[in-house]
Amino acid sequence: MSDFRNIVILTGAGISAESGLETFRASDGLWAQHRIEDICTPEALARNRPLVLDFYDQRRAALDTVQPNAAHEALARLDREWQGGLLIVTQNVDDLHERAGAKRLLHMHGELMSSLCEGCGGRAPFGGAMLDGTQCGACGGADLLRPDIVFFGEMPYEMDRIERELRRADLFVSIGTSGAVYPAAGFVQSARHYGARTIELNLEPSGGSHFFHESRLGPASRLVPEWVEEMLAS
Ligand code: BV8
Ligand code: ZN
Repeated sequence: MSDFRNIVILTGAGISAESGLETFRASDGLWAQHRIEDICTPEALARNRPLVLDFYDQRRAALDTVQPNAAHEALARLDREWQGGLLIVTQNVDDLHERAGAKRLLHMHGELMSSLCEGCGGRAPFGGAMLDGTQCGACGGADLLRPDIVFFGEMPYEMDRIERELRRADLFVSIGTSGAVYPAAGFVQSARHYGARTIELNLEPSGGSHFFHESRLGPASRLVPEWVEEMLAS
């Protein structure tokens, strides 16, 4: 553990599960009620805007009812105390990493608490509901705001920065993700190709478990604090 300098951490819905937010692929998960292609695509937004806006309004409102858990807190502590390079790349659109205090963080699939204007492309912090009508603060356009969420078929955010960080990482840790969606699911292979050690912390084996040097199974609220202790003690 002692010779690591630069760490990249990828998180998925599993790190927020113990906070009470549903994951995507659990049997009672988010997609149990809706098919992905009916909600999380530009076509769905064009075809059935109210359904998509309401789906994200409900998930945005739910954020008020949940708190970061021990896993989010542990990553925020690592962010504060780790002297080397560190970047948390989250696939999650919730704000639990921020609320736990993480700073070196990016949301590659967007954020519930942000809006994207289809008129001027402006992104801005957003609370409340979109279904009731919106106005863009930048261009003044009415009802042009959509959820600032990366839909299927859309380019994730900050891919250049992620690629740069994967190149210089000597440790890649994947937490709470099924490894079902690309390009995020391919990061472990890139990291390994660039010579990083790769560890998976997950409740069950994921789609990419065989790419990891080490895979620890269990709840994130136990595994992540344990792993952070190890890193800071090394
Ligand atoms: C892109 C935001 C290209 C929305 C998300 C055909 C048509 C179109 C596209 C494709 C296609 N075939 C392939 C693709 C590419 C596609 C893709 O990968 N599809 C899959 C289904 C095959 N990807 C894309 O479209 C991406 N964009 O490719 O662009 C491009 C190129 C050039 C130019 C332009 C475009 C964009 C994908 C982003 C989609 N948006 N989210 C929202 O949040 O509502 S995806 C969403 O699912 C998440 O963000 C995440 O990325 C993904 C996977 O979810 P997970 O986080 O892993 O959650 P999941 O429930 O799956 O798993 C939870 C895990 O946690 C489990 O393993 C479980 O065991 C574990 N767990 C549970 N509890 C705990 C736990 N672990 C620890 N502790 C616990 N307590
Ligand atoms: Zn605008």
